[in-house]
Amino acid sequence: MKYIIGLGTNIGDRKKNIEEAVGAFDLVPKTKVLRKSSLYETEPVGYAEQDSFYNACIEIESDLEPKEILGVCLGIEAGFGRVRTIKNGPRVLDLDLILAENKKIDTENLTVPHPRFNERRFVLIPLLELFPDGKAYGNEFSSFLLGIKGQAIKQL
Ligand code: PH2
Ligand code: MG
Ligand code: MG
Repeated sequence: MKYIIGLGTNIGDRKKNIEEAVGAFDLVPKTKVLRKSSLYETEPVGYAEQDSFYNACIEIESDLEPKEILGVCLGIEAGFGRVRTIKNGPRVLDLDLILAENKKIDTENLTVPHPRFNERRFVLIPLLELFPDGKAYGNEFSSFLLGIKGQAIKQL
């Protein structure tokens, strides 16, 4: 199955964090990175008093199940020394499972599509780079951009 993963960081060497995290996905068994978006520098959303983020999206292909991919994301985050403090606050690495093809999942630990991806320019713009027609696995997403105000984003 193909997956879209959103990557974000605003602590330390942000470019290096994203690049190393992408490299980490390539080391996961039965998993390969198919495509990656550019890096984007983005205004913090949800909690303003913090440094700007670098964000990107990747498409991976894996034989692993969605809940296993979630485990992989949490494992890679932990490997970067992520500590969870303030909600939406600063983080060395955040890996969010955004889409699992057109599968819908709603369990206690995992909701796919990611419940807030359609409100976030820092996810939708990199996604649009991967799917220039604004449809990912048949799901139209680009119209959500019309409803978003603010959230400055700059392609690097
Ligand atoms: N992640 C959040 C909250 N706010 N803002 C930006 N710009 N980029 C993020 O990755 C981000 C955020 C929660 O995960
Ligand atoms: Mg997140
Ligand atoms: Mg997360």
